[in-house]
Amino acid sequence: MSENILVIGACGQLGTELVESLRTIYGDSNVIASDIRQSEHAVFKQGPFENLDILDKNRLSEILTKYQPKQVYHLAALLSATAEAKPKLGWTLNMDGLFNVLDAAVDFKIGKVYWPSSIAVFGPGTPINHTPQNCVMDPNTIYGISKLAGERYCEYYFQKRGVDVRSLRYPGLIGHKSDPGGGTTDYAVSIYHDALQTGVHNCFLKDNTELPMLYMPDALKATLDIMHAPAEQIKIRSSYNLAGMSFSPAEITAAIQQYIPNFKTEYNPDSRQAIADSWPNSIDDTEARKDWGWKPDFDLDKMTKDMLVNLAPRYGSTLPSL
Ligand code: AKB
Repeated sequence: MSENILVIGACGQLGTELVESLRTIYGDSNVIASDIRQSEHAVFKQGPFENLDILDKNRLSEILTKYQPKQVYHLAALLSATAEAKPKLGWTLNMDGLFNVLDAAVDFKIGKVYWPSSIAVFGPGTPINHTPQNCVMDPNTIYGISKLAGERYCEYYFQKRGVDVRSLRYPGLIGHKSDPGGGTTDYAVSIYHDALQTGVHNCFLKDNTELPMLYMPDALKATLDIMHAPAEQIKIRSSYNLAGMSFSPAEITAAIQQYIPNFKTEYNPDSRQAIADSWPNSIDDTEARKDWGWKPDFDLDKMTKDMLVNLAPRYGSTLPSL
C-alpha cells in the first residue's frame, strides 16, 4: 500500500501508537506525523514529521499540498479536565480544528477522515448502564459539548459534502507505550506506574466510580478496522459507541493486588469527580459489533497482566506471580 496518510495530533497518547501501527502497515515514509509540539519518542524519527497547529489553515494547506494524503486522522484536541480549566481554548481547538480538517477534506478531496469522539458526549440525563447508541445526550463539560457538536458536524459533512468521515466514541484509553494528558480517565494509567514505582496510588476519583475503559491494542484495532471497512458497512456517520471493559478504582486496585499484594490506593477526589459522575458506567456497542465486526480482546485481568509485564522493566521490578 503506497498512499500517504496524515496524522494530526500525532504526539498524544493515541497518536503515538497509531503512527507506529500505521507505519507498520503503510510504510514509514507514507505516514506523515504532525503536531504542534515535537516528541522524543523513537517512532517520530522513523518517518516524516511536520509541525502543525491545526488552527493554522494555511499551514494545513501547505502540508496537504506537499503530501496529498488519501487519509487523515485528526486527533488534536484538549481532553475533559484540561478543557474545563481552559474552556475558550478547549472549544476553539476542538471545534475550529475539526472544521479546518473537514473543509480541507472537501477542498483537497481527501478519501477518508478519522475523528475521535468520546463517552463524554453523554451526560447526567443519559441512561448510565449499557448506554445505548441513541439516547438522551446532555453533556455538561466543554469537552463533551464540543465532541457532541463535532459528531453532528461529521454527519453533516458526510451527508451534505460527501466526506467519508468515520468516528468512534472512545472510553478511557489505557496503554503502556505513551502517556495520556488532561483526561478524567487518566488515573487508570498512572495507577499501574504507581503500583510498580511506589506501591501507593493517590486517586482523584472515589473508590466506586465505575467508568468505561479500553486497552490500547483494542483501541488501535477498532480505529484501523473502522477505517479499513468498506464504506457501505459504516452505517453511523456521527460516531459509534465502543466498549471494552468497565471498572472502578477499587476494582482496578484489586486486579493489581493479585500481582502486587501490598499495593494500595488512597482516595482524594478532586474536580474530576464531577466529570466522571456525569459519564456512563458502561456502554452498549451493539452497532459497532453488527456493522463492522467489532469485538474487544482485553478484559481487566488480561490488561492488568499485560500492563505490569510491560512496565515492570522500566521500574526494575520483578513480579514473581506474573
Ligand atoms: C478523558 O478522560 O477526557 C478522555 C475521554 C474519556 O475522552 N480519556
